[in-house]
Amino acid sequence: MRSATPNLADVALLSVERLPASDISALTEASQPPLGALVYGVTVGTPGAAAVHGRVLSDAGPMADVWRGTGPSESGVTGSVHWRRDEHWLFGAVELDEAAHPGGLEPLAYLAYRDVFKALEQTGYPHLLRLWNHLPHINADGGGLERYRQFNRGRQQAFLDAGQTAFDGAPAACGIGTLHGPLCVRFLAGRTGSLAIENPRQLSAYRYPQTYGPRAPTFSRAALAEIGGETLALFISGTASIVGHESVHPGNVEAQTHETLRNMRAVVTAAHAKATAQFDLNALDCVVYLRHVEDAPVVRQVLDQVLGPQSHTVRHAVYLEADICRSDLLVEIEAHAAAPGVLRG
Ligand code: 3EB
Repeated sequence: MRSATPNLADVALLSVERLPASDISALTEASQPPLGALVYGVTVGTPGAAAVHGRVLSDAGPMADVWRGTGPSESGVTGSVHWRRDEHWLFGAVELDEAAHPGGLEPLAYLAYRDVFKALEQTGYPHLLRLWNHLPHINADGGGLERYRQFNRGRQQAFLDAGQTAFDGAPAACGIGTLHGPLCVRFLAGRTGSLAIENPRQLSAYRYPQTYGPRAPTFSRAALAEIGGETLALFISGTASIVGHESVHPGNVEAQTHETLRNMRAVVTAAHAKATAQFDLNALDCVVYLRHVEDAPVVRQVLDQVLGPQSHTVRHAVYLEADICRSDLLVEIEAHAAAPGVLRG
């Protein structure tokens, strides 16, 4: 958000800056490290940063989103969760290696989320704003059930057991497949809640029928959060070529990208109904996940065409090789932004 709105970062209590990953180690070793960082495309050794395993397709190489609060911060551990917090926010990360936890992704997801909720309760930041889920081999068979569907079972059960909102009001999230690495759940939580936003073009994911798995995914299409200084943050969940509950344009990455952008536009419009802020599809920090590396030129072309080659969104987009949670989806885009404004009503 700092890169999008440099004048706001000084007054808001939360900011995020997108940097080359090579600039990260100096920050994380500083006396006042950021609350957390997500590094896209680095698979080894960035101390203090959470790696999103995958090949980066942008010319700029591996990039990082660095999340900062204000004032002093401290770090700690709750169960499997490593976290850092300031007065207002808690950024946490869980990484669970399947070799050390046999039994599949359902119990692993349950364990990860049980510990996330334990960390929230023990530290006093009860409200999840945004989650990043990265699952190795998301579309592989987990012994009769696709691994993503196993993950959804464990995740929803952990939400229910913790008394957390698993349906209307669930946090914003992404659910992405990595080619290797542990199960990674990263999150941003706060002292105050966010406002969930749904997309009128899509059935809410937590209402998907059982044809997509015995338990629905647990996320909202977006979340709006007041972050101080009369500034709102918009977290847009992973967005794909889904209309209603169905994947559309199978095998056509160009049409899927157009559909994804239509869905993102609808989410931004839905957010405007709930806030005085004006967000702009052309001024987002986004991550574009591509199933096939060779689709990158087509997807870039669609973004250029729809958003303009000089738009902030296009110039700062990070492209990453990854699997998408449904095997017929080829592309997924997530994003965040900040803008001046307050929630309505
Ligand atoms: C979808 O709309 C695409 O499981 O947390 C997007 C965002 C998707 C989050 C998740 C999954 C998740 O269903 C997939």
